[in-house]
Amino acid sequence: MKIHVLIHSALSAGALSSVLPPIGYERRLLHEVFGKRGVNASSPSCLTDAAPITNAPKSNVWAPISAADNVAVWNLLHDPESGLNLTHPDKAVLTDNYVWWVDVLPVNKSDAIPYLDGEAAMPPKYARAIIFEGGKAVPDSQEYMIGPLPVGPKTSIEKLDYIYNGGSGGSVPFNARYFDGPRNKASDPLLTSVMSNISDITAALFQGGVYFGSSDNRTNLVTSWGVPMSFDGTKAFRNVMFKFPGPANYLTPLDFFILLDVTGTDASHYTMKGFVTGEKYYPTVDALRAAFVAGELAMEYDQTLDASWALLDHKPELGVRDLEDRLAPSTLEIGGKRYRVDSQNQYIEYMGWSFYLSFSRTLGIMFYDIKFKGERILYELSMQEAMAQYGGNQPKAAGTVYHDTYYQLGTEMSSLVEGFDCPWGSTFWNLSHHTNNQTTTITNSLCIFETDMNFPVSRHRYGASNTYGFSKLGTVKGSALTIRAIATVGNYDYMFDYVFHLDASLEIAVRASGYLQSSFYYPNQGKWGPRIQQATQGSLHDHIITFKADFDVAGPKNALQVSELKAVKQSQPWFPELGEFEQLELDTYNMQTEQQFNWASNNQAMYTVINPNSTNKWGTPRGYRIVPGKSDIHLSTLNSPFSKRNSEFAKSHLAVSRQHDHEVFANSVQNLNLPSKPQQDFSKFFDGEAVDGEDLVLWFNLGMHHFTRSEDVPVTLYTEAHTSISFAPQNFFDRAQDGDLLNRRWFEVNDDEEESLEVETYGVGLGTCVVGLEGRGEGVGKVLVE
Ligand SMILES: *[C@@H]1O[C@H](CO)[C@@H](O)[C@H](O)[C@H]1NC(C)=O
Ligand SMILES: *[C@@H]1O[C@H](CO)[C@@H](O)[C@H](O)[C@H]1NC(C)=O
Ligand SMILES: *[C@@H]1O[C@H](CO)[C@@H](O)[C@H](O)[C@H]1NC(C)=O
Ligand SMILES: *[C@@H]1O[C@H](CO)[C@@H](O)[C@H](O)[C@H]1NC(C)=O
Ligand SMILES: *[C@@H]1O[C@H](CO)[C@@H](O)[C@H](O)[C@H]1NC(C)=O
Ligand SMILES: *[C@@H]1O[C@H](CO)[C@@H](O)[C@H](O)[C@H]1NC(C)=O
Ligand SMILES: *[C@@H]1O[C@H](CO)[C@@H](O)[C@H](O)[C@H]1NC(C)=O
Ligand SMILES: *[C@@H]1O[C@H](CO)[C@@H](O)[C@H](O)[C@H]1NC(C)=O
Ligand SMILES: [Cu+2]
Repeated sequence: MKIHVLIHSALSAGALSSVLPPIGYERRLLHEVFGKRGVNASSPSCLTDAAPITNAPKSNVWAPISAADNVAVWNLLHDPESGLNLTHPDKAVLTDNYVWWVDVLPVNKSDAIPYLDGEAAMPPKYARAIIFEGGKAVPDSQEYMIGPLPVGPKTSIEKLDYIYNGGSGGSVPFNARYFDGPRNKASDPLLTSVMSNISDITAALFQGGVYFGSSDNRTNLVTSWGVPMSFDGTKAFRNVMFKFPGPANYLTPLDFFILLDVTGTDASHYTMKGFVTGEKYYPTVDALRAAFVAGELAMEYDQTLDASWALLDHKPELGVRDLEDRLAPSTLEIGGKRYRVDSQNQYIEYMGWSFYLSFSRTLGIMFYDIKFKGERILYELSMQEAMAQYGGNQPKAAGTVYHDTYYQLGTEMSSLVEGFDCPWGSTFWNLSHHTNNQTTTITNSLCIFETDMNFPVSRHRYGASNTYGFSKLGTVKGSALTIRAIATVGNYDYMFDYVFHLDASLEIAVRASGYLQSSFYYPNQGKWGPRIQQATQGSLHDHIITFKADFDVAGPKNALQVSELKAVKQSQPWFPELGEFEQLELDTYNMQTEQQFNWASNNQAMYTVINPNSTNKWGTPRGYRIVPGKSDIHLSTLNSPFSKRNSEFAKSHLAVSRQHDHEVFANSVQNLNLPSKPQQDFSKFFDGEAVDGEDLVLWFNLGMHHFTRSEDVPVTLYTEAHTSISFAPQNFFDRAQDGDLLNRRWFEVNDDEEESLEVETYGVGLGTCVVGLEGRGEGVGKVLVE
């Protein structure tokens, strides 16, 4: 369907004369304009025009590796000369060596800065590859760095150990490594054997539900299993839960669990540890069968088999809302796009801001060299981990911790729907990742858009007059540029927003939608969440999303200034009658050493990254403040065996550490199965180094305590599952930065008898544009493999 709306301003820009009433005059104009519908092919489009082009000052040194580099790295790794003895992953079994994945290795900051700020050549690119080495005497997973790229005579393959602090570098024990297809396949025969032997029991308990193996055509249940699957890599377990299949299987779990020991590469040693159902543990088939025969296993509730209630299509049974069949309001870029892009270099400029993007298969989108009016504020801003931890009285919920980087969060960033996921007229970019020697491009998986904030950046009414109620009035239009991607990692759709504001503040927001990971409903388990469907309980959990912000405020050498608000007792001689009385005071100091810390109670402390040696015109150190936003929480469980030492990044609101090239990531992508012997222990970053006057990195957490509710059905709602933080200039400039914006109105009432009104529009009027969607908004992106 084509939609055309002509928006035409009767007034030429800047010509608003003195007689127009100020309030509502633009609204009336808009009304007239929208009233006239028609096509005007010579008007610019207010939606579909491409963003103006710019050229990044330098080639993007953080860019992901290209498809060609990936093929060359893949071929090099598989060259018998490399000595890695690799098998193709499609044919691999547990005792083979094979590649899990290849991605870019972030360039060292110490190499990037001389290139960015000086004349140094662009530092060479390196790839990182994780190789499962089941063929070794002591099987493990080993990470490698491969470079310099492109592959040539100087390219080498070395163990990538320096980015990990757990003591074993890039090596992860076999039992803790990612539970991939071959491991699943190796443990499935045992699962099949057990479930086949009790198919009469499961069929009786679960409406005919049986499991004879994932590829047997009698099987009508699907499996899911908890993580972590190991504590320290010496043993591996697989706690399997069963569900009815279908798109909503996360909401239709069954009350049946099988616990398997899947330690080692020899599947003939795998054993069954028991069953759990009805909150009871049965160590053997015989024990389970005895309970079944004794009638102790009856299910009080049947799980729903028709799960159409759980789909996100229209539900007419909910009724009709007046006027809801009309298209909802949408943002129009009436004056044309106001940001420039260099899509080749993944570089963006907007209203004084400039920055580069990168992308990794594990972390998703990352930001580098964020500048405002030419000055670097942040060297790097990147999500580090999206974790969740659950509670419940059964093996799955009680023991579930997710690290979504383990599940390749970046590769789960999928196509966005124009007009719904992102406004019509957004700029869409593609994100690519590599699988084996192929590169998958998911089109339209990142969007860039400027929107009306629907509130002014600033405004003030001064004085009064009989006609207008003011003698002077100024108001500045609010808008902001958002970079957005949505990662659907299994059940959840995490929406990441990076919002660049006109006043030089930067906001980061994460929202969660998608299916709850739910549990079978047990009437006595209210303390782990409410009943949300016939046989389903919404399982209580925490989401913690960890970010890294490498600030460089007026240079790399910074300090974290704490300004504590204190109510102090003091006296003032001109109030002798008050004696000692309480009033407000600031206690300001710099944090001396690296540490993890929490927001102050009642938010009575301000945290500002300052450059102590760089002052503004008023002599105050220039800084950027870390402004708390919505739901800035940390993990509730600090001593759970399932997140003991591999999730330290989630256990404080904030942290400050000294920048080091070897402290690249807060977590490692295979830390999930190592809670008691982590590959990466974030808490070790805080080893007492001084941070006052050093290049520092601020780590912060966003998240949600997910108090589940029936409104999480069919999916969690973005309005409420929302967390945010902002960075705002704090004495960084000499004054507010909105003074140079022309998108403002200034009114003055003349002091004459008629009280005539002067209106200043600074040349920015409504303009003319055509809303021509030309089939956009009807489709989504595609997945392309090359
Ligand atoms: C169409 O738009 C152009 C450019 O904005 C304008 O000059 C012209 O008058 C418009 N024509 C009609 C029929 O509205
Ligand atoms: C190479 O790996 C295979 C298993 O994939 C193994 O059988 C063989 O012994 C290995 N060769 C060497 C030289 O290690
Ligand atoms: C299943 O039953 C068969 C035949 O009775 C038996 O050989 C096998 O060990 C059983 N499997 C398990 C896992 O109990
Ligand atoms: C299931 O597979 C068997 C052979 O493996 C076949 O004989 C049978 O017809 C299949 N049943 C269905 C319902 O497809
Ligand atoms: C995304 O991929 C599609 C299909 O290959 C291509 O047409 C489009 O130009 C790409 N977009 C960008 C911004 O590169
Ligand atoms: C990728 O590997 C397959 C063999 O596994 C080969 O057939 C194909 O040509 C390779 N593709 C590239 C781009 O090298
Ligand atoms: C980055 O710096 C570390 C030292 O912290 C060094 O070991 C490593 O080789 C460097 N990486 C690259 C790609 O040069
Ligand atoms: C600030 O200046 C002093 C004196 O020149 C110097 O010793 C100190 O290292 C500087 N600190 C920073 C953070 O640049
Ligand atoms: Cu949740």
